[in-house]
Formats: sequence, structure tokens, C-alpha cells
Amino acid sequence: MARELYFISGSPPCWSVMLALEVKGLAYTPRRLDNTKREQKSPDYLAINPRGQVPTLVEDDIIVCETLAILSYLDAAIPAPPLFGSSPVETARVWQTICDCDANLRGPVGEISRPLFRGKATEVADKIKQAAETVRNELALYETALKDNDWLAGETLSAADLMVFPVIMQLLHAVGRDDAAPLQLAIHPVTEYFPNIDRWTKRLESLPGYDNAYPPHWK
Ligand SMILES: N[C@@H](CCC(=O)N[C@@H](CS)C(=O)NCC(=O)O)C(=O)O
Repeated sequence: MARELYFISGSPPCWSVMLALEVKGLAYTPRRLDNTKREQKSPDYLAINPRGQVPTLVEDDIIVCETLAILSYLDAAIPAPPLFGSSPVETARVWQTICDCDANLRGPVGEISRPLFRGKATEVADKIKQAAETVRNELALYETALKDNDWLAGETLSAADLMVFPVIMQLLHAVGRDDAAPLQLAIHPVTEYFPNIDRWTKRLESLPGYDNAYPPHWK
């Protein structure tokens, strides 16, 4: 069977799917789309994903769009290791963490990282600082959750970790830039401000296949 993943480098949802494929031990052909050329809006790609968004997983004639739909599909196809918990309460914790991240962290992280990646930090400094306050409050919750736990939602790695990790990595990549330093966002270095989160990111970085999923344009 031919398995392909369409992705844009650095896209957190794509990174989540790539990590899930590694965790499940599934080989695939990466199909990188160039956002600067708007390749995700080409007629060929729109025929696969009518919204022109990534990620999209293609397995022969099966096409799955939407990150969480792809993770659920992979988990149903290859149940071990489970990504969505092994008991009702674990499943609840996984979804709770994913929903919390989507509702409270993903947006403000984008408000920080987008202008920084585009070299526009000074122009929207106040907006970035405001978003950073929200993000610090969110990170404080993760910091507490990770105090006595290795993973975000249960005893083992789950879809919660795979969904939250790329969002936090995007943030850390952005706030670690030189032009973020004058903004004094109190997030970088993460070892100092959020040591439990730092240890958790290192746990994910040591997963087998981690390097295969790392955004190519950051290498
Ligand atoms: N809800 C979608 C969101 C996907 C999404 O926002 N993808 C972005 C990259 S992070 C994208 O495709 N951007 C390019 C575009 O919209 O043209 C999912 O989780 O799969």
C-alpha cells in the first residue's frame, strides 16, 4: 500500500501527524508543499483536499483530511500503542487536553510566532506582549500538570502530547529568536521559566523517529 502525507514544513498540525506515524511505526512518503508558492492551492492538491490545507494523508484511494481525523484513523487502523487512552477516563483526559490546547493555546501562540517569523516583531510588539501573558498563564497550567507526570494525559504518551508539542515548539522557536529578546516575554529560556515543560519536550525529542518528523526548514 502506498501511504503519502502532504505537509508544509513547520506546520504544527502536520508535525503532530508525522509524530503519530513514527509512534505507530508506519512508513510513508512525505509530500512537501511550498507555502510560499501556494502549492496547497494548486488544482492537483485541491482535488485531494478541497480546502487547500495540510495535513492530508493518502493511502491508495483513501484520503483523510484534518489532523485529529488522521490521528483517529491511524489509531483505529493500528491500535498499539493507543493514542486516545486505554480507559474511559484516559480518553477523557486526552480529549480534554487537546480541546484546551485548541481553545486556549494555539491561537495566542500564533499571535506571537507569526509576526516574529515574518520579522514584524517591533510593529506589533504590544499585541505580542499581550498574547505572551495569555500564553504564560497557559504554560503555567502545563507546568503544574507535568510536575508529577511524564505525559500530559495519563501514564503514557498520547495524542494529547502529539497535538500540544508542536504548538509549544513553534512558540519556543519564535521566542528564542534574537528579535524576541527586547520584548522580554519571560518564556525563553524555557529551562529557566518552565523546567517541567522543558523536560517533557526532551522526552518527546527522544522518541524513535523524532528526527524524521522534525520540520525540514528548521534543520
Ligand atoms: N483544522 C485543520 C487546520 C489545518 C491548518 O490550519 N493548516 C494550515 C497549516 S498549519 C494550512 O494548511 N495553511 C495553508 C493554507 O490555509 O493555505 C487541521 O487540523 O488539519
